Amino acid sequence: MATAQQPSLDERRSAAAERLRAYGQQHLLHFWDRLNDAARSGLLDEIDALPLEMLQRAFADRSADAKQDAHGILPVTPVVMDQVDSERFVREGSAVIAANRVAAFTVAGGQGTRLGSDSPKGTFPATPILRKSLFEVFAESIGAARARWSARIPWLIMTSPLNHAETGRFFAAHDWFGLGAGSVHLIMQGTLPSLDWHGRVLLASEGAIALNPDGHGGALRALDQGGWLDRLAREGIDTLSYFQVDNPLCKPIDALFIGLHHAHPESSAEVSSKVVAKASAAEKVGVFCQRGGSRFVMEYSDMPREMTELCDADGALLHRAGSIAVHVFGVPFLQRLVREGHGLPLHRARKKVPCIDPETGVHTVPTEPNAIKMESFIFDTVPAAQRALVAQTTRVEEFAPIKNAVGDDSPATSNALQTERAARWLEACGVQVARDAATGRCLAEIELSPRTALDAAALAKCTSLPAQVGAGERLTL
Ligand code: UD2
Repeated sequence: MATAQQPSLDERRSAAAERLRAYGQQHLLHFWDRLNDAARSGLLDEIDALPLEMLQRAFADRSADAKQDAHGILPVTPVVMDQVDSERFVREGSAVIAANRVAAFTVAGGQGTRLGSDSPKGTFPATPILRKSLFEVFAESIGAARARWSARIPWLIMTSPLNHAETGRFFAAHDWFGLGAGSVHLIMQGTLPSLDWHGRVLLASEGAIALNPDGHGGALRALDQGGWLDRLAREGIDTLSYFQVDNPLCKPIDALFIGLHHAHPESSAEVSSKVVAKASAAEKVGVFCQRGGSRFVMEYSDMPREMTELCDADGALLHRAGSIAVHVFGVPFLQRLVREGHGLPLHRARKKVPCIDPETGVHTVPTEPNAIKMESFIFDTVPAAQRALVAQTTRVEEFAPIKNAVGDDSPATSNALQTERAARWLEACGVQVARDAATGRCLAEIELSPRTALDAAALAKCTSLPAQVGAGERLTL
């Protein structure tokens, strides 16, 4: 029997139908009569969770489709990490880490479709020789940081409804990579529906909406609604070290960067971001820019072509501060954004989304884009900071993403960069590494675990380094 607290399915259906009609979305209940009660209830749950007002507004905002206007946009001049007083800032950062003020945060809710795999991207075998997964590489790095600074460093990982359960199973099957289940937290992000060209919500099946993860900007909502921001603050954690799941070379905990975030005069300790000099105008990374003194990231797909190709007097790309999507966020900053109701804008992308015809129910798997996906981006928090620090690092030290099955940003390019960084660290320790005389390419394959060394200086203390690494050799350390 239905009670006042628990309306019947029919009552819920009537309320949903009224709400949907107000936004022109009544087709979502078109197949109601064909559904059993469980499917009806599931569909109503999805409908109740739809932010219809926000979707309508975002869809009507045509400016979101246009390339950005380049007028008045200036490049930013990053702080070059190689040129700062590293001893001082590493000391500052180390003190923050050792005081248990830092948590690591990985965004891993994306779909990884470009890699052609349905599994969570973090499970992808990423290292050149031992084929360790991305999650394992980060776990080793976080474990090594815990040991180095005798710090707790909890690890938060954002998943999505599409990969949450499988990610949890993967960690459990690997015994949480020795980090302790209680210190690794999977936090599920929300979803948004795909829309057709008229702004109508698409159905994946008769009883289910075509939903996609709401973008890494969904982290703000996920951290807030799960009570994580308050929990971190209660535990004295004011520093969130953010990185993407696709980059095995990233440093999940970087004392220098954390020190710059907290102590550099250009930082308000709200948000700090790492960039590398863009490799080419066409490289697919967002770029840090400024307008009217306010810094922001312009995503590559939003930047007009002539702006990507502009050069300075030295012939270098003018807008070259390419985001590698590594940030440090102040927890109080994120709390302030939530408190002030700072909604991140929704970006739209044209995608191929399998769906059913809302009249006939016929299922289609499109070969051309048929839908608009809505996502928010975490870097849209940058303009809200009083002073957003932008710090330039060296590409080979920190950026070897795996995004595509072949070509740019693929396992092959990432493995080559991982080997190259290991070779440089070994050479810095006096080890001779075989290189091609003409190109300088490393002729060995080298895999260096973060457990062995988190940086070249730590590697120098390693007692089992070889004197040389020959051509064709495969070395794991
Ligand atoms: C991202 C940046 C790009 C550049 C590049 C560096 C965006 C929109 N673009 O490009 O400017 O910095 O990275 O490598 O961010 N994710 C979620 N939930 C979602 C969507 C994505 O957790 O709903 C995660 C995803 O798992 C991955 C990261 O966010 O770790 C990046 O996602 P992407 O592949 O959409 O971004 P990409 O590579 O086009």
